Amino acid sequence: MAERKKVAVIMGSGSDAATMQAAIGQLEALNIAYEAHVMSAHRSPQRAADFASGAREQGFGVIIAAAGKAAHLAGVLAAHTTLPVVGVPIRSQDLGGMDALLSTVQMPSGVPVATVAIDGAKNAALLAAQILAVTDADLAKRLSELKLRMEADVLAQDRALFDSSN
Ligand code: RP5
Repeated sequence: MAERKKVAVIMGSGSDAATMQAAIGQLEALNIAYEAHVMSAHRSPQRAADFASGAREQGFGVIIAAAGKAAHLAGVLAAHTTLPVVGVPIRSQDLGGMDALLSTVQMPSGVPVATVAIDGAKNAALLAAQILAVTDADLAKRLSELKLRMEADVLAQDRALFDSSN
């Protein structure tokens, strides 16, 4: 059986941790092994480069990278690895996260970052899970069950709305 890969949840600052808790919670709910770290493209660039360079060897299968403002973390990590990198632009007070969104999504040709919505931590974890599930049938089953639960939730909301208006 193939070795189970870990997900790296990297954030540019401790101030991103509250937002990224949604990613960590989703990974835990899906029983996916992960490591969370703070490292910065600007304040600790060598550590970020070294981490990304060794991530595949360390057993990671996907890197989630969250940063705000001039958000170069996801791009820098992607420059140093062939693992898929999922970028999470973090909302800032000044520009509402548009700064981080554009910094994360507008990667030059050759170095992709799969960018989710501003503060889209939960979707980052789900995308990471779906990437790992390409070669992990058990995880794919858990993701299918999650989709069925989402559908059941919507049906229940529809029924409640219909019943309250009739
Ligand atoms: C980015 O700058 C971080 O990812 C964070 O979102 C933002 C602000 O960082 P702090 O000044 O709060 O450490 O690098």
